[in-house]
Amino acid sequence: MASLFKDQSKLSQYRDRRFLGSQEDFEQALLASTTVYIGNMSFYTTEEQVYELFSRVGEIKKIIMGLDKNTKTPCGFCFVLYYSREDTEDAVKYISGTILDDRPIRVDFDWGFQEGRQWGRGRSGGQVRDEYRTDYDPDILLISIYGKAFFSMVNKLWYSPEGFCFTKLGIIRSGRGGYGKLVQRE
Ligand code: GTA
Repeated sequence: MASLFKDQSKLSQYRDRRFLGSQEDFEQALLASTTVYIGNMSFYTTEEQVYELFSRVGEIKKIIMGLDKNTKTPCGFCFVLYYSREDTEDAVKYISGTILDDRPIRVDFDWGFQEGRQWGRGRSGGQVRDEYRTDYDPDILLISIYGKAFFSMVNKLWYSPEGFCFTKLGIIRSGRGGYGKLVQRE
């Protein structure tokens, strides 16, 4: 749908399908909001790291980490709520594209946080776009079992070197040289 506003730098390319109002209502909410969405984050980035980076442009009211709705663990996005609109605009202007935990993060205007928006909406529990993502962080790509076999993770499924696919690994420690135990096989 065509935008009603000329200054596109204060808007977002993303349209939340769950926003109930018209396009005009959506754009008015984006222009007044003091909330930003941060995407393309590492699953290992903590709230403290987000605070450290985003407080550089202004005082933060609240941070809400995006969580996988099944595992309740961070899944690569969050919302930062500021007190002032100026600080919100500065976050989009100056922090978007910054490398955080080896990933270029994307900072986007958001229409405003509501309870429930912290959960990934994808079928697997995480973000929808992660179902299309291929650039997983290198340190979760490979798992070694007692230093012998390696397992790789693609779209939350684990593959053995022989091509067997597993949905879950039991007691695991991620990272090279870690160890693990298989508990379920598909
Ligand atoms: N402000 O860019 C954003 C943004 N994103 C991507 C998610 N949120 C955002 N907010 C702002 N800007 O509260 C918010 C959502 C929600 C929370 C989690 O983060 O409002 P989600 O990412 O799990 O779910 O949201 P969402 O928003 O439905 O997913 P997405 O990625 O926009 O996907 C929408 C549609 O596009 C889906 O039908 C999907 O099938 C399709 N799609 C997405 N990526 C691809 C792709 N690479 N290829 C083909 N189709 C794709």
